[in-house]
Amino acid sequence: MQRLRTTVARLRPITATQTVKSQSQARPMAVGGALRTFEPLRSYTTSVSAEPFLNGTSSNYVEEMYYAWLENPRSVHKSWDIFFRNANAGVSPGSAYQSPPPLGGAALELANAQAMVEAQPNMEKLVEDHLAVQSLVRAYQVRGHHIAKLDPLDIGKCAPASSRCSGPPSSDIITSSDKLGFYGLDESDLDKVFRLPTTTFIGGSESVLPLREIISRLEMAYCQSIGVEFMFINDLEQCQWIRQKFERPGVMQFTLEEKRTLLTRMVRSTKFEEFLQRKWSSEKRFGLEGCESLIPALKTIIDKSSMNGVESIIMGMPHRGRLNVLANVIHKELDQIFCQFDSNLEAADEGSGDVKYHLGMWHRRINRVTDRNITLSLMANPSHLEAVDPVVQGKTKAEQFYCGDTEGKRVMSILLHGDAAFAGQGVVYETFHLSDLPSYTTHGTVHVVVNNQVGFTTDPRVARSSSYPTDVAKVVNAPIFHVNADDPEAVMYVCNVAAEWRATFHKDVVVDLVCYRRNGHNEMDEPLFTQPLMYKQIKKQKGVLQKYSEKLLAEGAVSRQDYEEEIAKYDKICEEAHARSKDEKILHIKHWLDSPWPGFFNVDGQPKSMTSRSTGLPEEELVHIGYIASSVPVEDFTIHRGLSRILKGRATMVGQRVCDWALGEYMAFGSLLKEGTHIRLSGQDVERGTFSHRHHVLHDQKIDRRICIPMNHISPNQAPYTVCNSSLSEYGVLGFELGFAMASPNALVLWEAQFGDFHNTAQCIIDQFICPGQAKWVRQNGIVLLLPHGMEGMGPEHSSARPERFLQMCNEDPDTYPVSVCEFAVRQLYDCNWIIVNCSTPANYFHVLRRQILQAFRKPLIVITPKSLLRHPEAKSSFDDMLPGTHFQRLIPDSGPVCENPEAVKRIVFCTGKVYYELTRERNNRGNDDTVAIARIEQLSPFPFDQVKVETDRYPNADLVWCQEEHKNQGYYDYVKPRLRTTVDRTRPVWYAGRGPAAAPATGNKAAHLVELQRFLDTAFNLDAFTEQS
Ligand SMILES: Cc1ncc(C[n+]2csc(CCOP(=O)(O)OP(=O)(O)O)c2C)c(N)n1
Ligand SMILES: [Mg+2]
Repeated sequence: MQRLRTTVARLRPITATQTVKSQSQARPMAVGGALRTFEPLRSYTTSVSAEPFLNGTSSNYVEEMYYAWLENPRSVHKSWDIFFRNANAGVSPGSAYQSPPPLGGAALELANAQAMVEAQPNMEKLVEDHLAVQSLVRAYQVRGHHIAKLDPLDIGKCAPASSRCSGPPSSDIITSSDKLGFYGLDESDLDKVFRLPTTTFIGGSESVLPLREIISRLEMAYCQSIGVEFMFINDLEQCQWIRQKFERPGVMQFTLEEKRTLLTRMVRSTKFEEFLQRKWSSEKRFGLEGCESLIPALKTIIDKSSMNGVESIIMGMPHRGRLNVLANVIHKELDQIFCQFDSNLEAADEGSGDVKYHLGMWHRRINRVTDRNITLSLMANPSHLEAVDPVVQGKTKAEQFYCGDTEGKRVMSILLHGDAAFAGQGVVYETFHLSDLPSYTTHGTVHVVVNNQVGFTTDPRVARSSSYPTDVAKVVNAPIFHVNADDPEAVMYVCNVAAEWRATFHKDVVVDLVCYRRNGHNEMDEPLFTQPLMYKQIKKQKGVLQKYSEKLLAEGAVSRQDYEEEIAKYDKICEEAHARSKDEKILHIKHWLDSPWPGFFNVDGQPKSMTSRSTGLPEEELVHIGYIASSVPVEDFTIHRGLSRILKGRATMVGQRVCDWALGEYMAFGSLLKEGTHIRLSGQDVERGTFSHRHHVLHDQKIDRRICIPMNHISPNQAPYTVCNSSLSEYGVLGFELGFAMASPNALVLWEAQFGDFHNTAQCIIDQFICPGQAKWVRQNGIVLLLPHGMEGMGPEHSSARPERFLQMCNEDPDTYPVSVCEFAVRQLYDCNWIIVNCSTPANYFHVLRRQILQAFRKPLIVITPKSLLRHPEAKSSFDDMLPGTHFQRLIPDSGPVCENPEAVKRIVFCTGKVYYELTRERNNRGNDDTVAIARIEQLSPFPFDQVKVETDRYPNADLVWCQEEHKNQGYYDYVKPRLRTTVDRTRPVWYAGRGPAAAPATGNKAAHLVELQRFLDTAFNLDAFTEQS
């Protein structure tokens, strides 16, 4: 009863003469900062308390209905609609209830209801007014950001797309009293007092306010320098959290100390750019002018996160303001930054190095605000905008993993974006989609957009179709805080809220700093060519530091003398650092390392060993891992019958001391895990394996989501194994795994493409990071790419991993036979930019995976992996090839009859991968296994010159043929041919047996495929095939 009385009491608007205070006393106060419960007001003042039909249980139900009615009067039965209206109008006990209209058809029902409502004209107006106020509040919450004063230039470019093209947005929000009519209200209602709905906090401790005040407070909350976009979030608690952060009266108040700190940060941000401009006026630096508030913004996020327990922050950012962030956020020594401007300095490190606005940095320091240690790293990145996003996430995930931070409380990431790139680059979307996946989440990223309303020379009106550059974040329900960057206090406020949001909900959040770009795209560019009106306005625009300092001076928060001293102090710091920078004689790129690996190298940064260790394993270990691979190591777990057969097959293989491809992989993973190396295998459908050969995750056939990963049952002290099916992305996921591999050298991180050809949607990660990463940024990376490849007559797609592309990017000289040195093979690996292998046996695959970890340095490994060989009866390896003392074989020589009389051998066919089995079958059919030798080059890069030479010397009378199943302009031919010729010092020609040149990787016609195959096999074994050409 009491509850109903309450609800009904809340319906009734009170007159302005009733004091606001007396009403508010009954309302529980919101607890500052903490999540409050949203209890309805209890005031027990209505005469409806005597309603005879209500009791304890029914009143709950009625209350529910009441709330539904408040939202929408049509959502309840008409009789309840009338009841609530009558009760509100204060009719006497027992009379508010009207029996339901008879079931005489909808028309009659409606007519009755109409009549009843019309009998209470005042009541209807009251209800409508109340609902109008509710709608009004909601309109501000949903669309207040449309009319917030976000654009420092006030030229409307940052507004939603629709309005950007055709004047100001049409809005249902009250910006002047003439819009009152939209809600059925008028001027006379402005002084009426209304009870506030539970979905707003504008009242603070007040539960009722005059309409005029309601509007004014909503304007304060939603239409000033901050535009909050959050009403799309489908979580009530999160919406309420945001509402209270922006609606509570007085939320935007700062202490004197906070204002002074903010001013100091603005001074540093502004004066840093001015200093660079003064000293190097003709150098590109992609300055921050127009968005100087970025520095206090980032520092605020870092301070707040440190306060909440974060110890390490990994950041990714584009060119704009990067030097400023390095100097004033990460605290890179200024002299180190300044000497990057000296073009005469000699580079100390090998490799290409990179321009100053791409370099990364790692720094541990004390956070001055919290007095706690914080590690900040800014990842090096290529020019390719947004490409670093998934890499940052991967590295963050890895750091969380290594420190056992399962909830992201100690390690987090911050990503910075430009407005054009954030909207335009698809990898942003791919990265957002990783944000809530169990094996990829970093438990919330704070995104900061430097929204200068232009991308190079392109106007946002032609650069995106979405309202804001930030709309992509809505897919993951991330709140978006747009803020006018010329209001540093508002910026600081939203950054605090963003950091708190991340700490509270562990979800992504976006801060959109709406600003401008004072100069052209770089300092040398003329922006008036393309943005004449915008730049006329910009030229008139007062700098944000000037505006903010004037405000604080006027408030008396700071004295002119203090302000000027602060400027002089920073200027002195810069000048002194500049003087010091002149003492530098050499540029060290390694000073810009973003991911150090403490203890992995010796003190000079060199590998601790340059010898090649055996990668074999004792027999009992192979048997033990083989046993795990063929069993279900948990009780009462029902697996699929087909899988039982597969496991049984594995057990048989173990009994016979052989491995197929999947078992070879199992042996490599299992042993590394046992030795303490974490393994992470990620990609589409990797858990089972695209070709249903792997089965690393078993699924209970009776219980939903019950799984078993036998690889995690190998030994009690083993390292954990992570195997995860990824989202259907290559760019994002490969970038993520690359970042994961960056965090530590003591993990084997593998990404498998569904089919090798799909890697090209991640081409940017391959071209910009994996291939040249060490050369540009002196950091190594041991990521492994598994790329299924092979011409199986399945058509142009799914056939080629495009080995030619990887081979073309190797840094090795094809025309120079390498100098023979001790541990030649290791030296070659150390010098290469990446390793490319195409193994023909499970044993060799096993060895190359183990070598990846056992060698004392890290290089990316590209493995061209097979498809039909996964089940090929001959593609099996004996345990003998995996025992202690065995190694990865860079080249597998022919061990058949050819060895008996090598002088009689007429031809050596060099090949790689699966075609070896087609060649041996053909040779057997033809019976010429004493005249044609077949040598398998298993490691294509670095090229095994030494071992190839042994083969060419062994068969002095043989001609040389390169045989491949790929088309002539694809595959390995262009890569191998000059190397073979160099090996024989150009004394013998190198012939080609393979498919002719083609645009597509393979034919779509199975019959044509087989004809092509037979044709090139004929060529390979026809000893007269090349006589005319020689
Ligand atoms: C993937 C990619 N495409 C094109 C470019 C060339 N480019 C460099 S900066 C830039 C404009 C970026 O605009 P925005 O993201 O708004 O950043 P701003 O420079 O305005 O800070 C472009 C197109 C690039 N670096 N990366
Ligand atoms: Mg821009």
